[in-house]
Amino acid sequence: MDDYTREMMDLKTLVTRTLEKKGVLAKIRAELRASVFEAIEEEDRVIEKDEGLPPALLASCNDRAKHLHASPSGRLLTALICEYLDWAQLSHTLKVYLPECNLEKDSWKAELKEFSNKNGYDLNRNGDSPLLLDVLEGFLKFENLSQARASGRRFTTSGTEPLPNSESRNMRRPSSSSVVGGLPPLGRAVPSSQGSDRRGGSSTSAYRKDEYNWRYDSDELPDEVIHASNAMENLQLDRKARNLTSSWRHAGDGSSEDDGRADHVVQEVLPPPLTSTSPPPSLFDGTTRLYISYKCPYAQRVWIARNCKGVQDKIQLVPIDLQDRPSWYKEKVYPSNKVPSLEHNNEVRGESLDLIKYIDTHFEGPSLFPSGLAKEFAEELLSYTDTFYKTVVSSFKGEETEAGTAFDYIETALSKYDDGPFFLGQFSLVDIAYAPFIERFQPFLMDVKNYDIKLGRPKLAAWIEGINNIDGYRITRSDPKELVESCKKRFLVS
Ligand SMILES: N[C@@H](CCC(=O)N[C@@H](CS)C(=O)NCC(=O)O)C(=O)O
Repeated sequence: MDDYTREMMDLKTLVTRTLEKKGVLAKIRAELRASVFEAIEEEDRVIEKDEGLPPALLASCNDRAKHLHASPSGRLLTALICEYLDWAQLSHTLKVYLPECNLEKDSWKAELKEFSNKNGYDLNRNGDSPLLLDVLEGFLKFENLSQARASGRRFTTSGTEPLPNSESRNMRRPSSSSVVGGLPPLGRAVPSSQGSDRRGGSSTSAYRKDEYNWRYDSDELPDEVIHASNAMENLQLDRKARNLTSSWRHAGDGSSEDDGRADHVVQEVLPPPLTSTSPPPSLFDGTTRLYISYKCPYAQRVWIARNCKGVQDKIQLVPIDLQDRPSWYKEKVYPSNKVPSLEHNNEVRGESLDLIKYIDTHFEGPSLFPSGLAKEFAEELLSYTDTFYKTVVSSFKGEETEAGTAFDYIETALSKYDDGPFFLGQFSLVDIAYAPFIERFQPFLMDVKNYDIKLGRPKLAAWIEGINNIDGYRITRSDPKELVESCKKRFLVS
């Protein structure tokens, strides 16, 4: 290298370092990137206009993102990101982000406006901070609040049998989020008139499928927390509804990028159901697997118990498509070919009521079954579940008053303890055993018989409200309209 070249190299290095130090280079790079994107975007539009060809850049958005952006929550997510980039004056990044996501320039503003109009949020704030920061801070505040609230609301483990297996040795107190299913449990306060069900009188936990799905009453949480909680919750619920996968859990192989800590906020992404063409998981490899169907109320019981124990990271969900079951399920997993079943310690067990007790005693987390005086009552209520189901179902083709006797039994049972809205006062396996069935019977009887099971049953009404505030249950709920339709098919077609 001659002197001239060396000098030029030194000069280049000096200029580069100085520009880098002053942050100028990063800006130039970002500007360059943005300009390149803009140029391609412009070219794309010309080609699209002149030749009717699909735009190369705009169509480049990958399937995962495209799928997510097709949902209301996905659009809200991208709008929040754009709002942040705009707020932080990262305009070059925004210019790259928008076309890559196949979004029109100001579409995110319209998205946020629509969201605020529909949900009554005031998003026209003074712009002190980006909305995304509010969401995050609200969520973190909520976590603190709910941790405080979660303590003391469960049966204590003292007095119960020591946990028999190795999991007990590794006892960790799960965070509130893992106790209740990984999400902040409440939505924003809804005025009772807004939250009421047209047909059913008062409903404090109204379901709205149309846009952002679910709302719950809360009179004890500050607005910002409720806003944030709603946003986070809706993202998860929407994902559940669409069976989307994300970076946390990969559909198919069940692997997880999460580090598995229970004290870590884990938003579980539900895997898609396995069908006749799906290969089996690597059975009996030491992984604990809960085989369920998202539609089965019996399986839902066990799914709720797993969530409420906070052991999502210990028990892997394996959903099965019951209409198109993989043959290996019967042959290699559970010969009765039903769900739920639990693969644990190289054995497979079934029967939902047995399984919720098994999970309660064999896994860490809050005890969900009493050991003292309430135990006998709890057992009585568990053994009534069958009669309850049969009585209500037999009323579908007859008089709704027949169902009334079963709900009256529930109303009386709910009157026994008054230190909470649940069967034993505190939330327990008994609530878990009934929840999936009442979730189905309530909208079905309303739709088909115009029969409101809550009318004249204040304890049942309070129980329904209470159970809807349990996250471990709430994230397992289905769209009531779909439940009504499947109940119609199951019970009314002769
Ligand atoms: N008694 C069982 C009932 C389970 C059950 O009936 N599951 C249904 C789905 S909701 C099933 O697997 N049906 C498939 C079949 O019967 O082939 C329990 O409590 O776990």
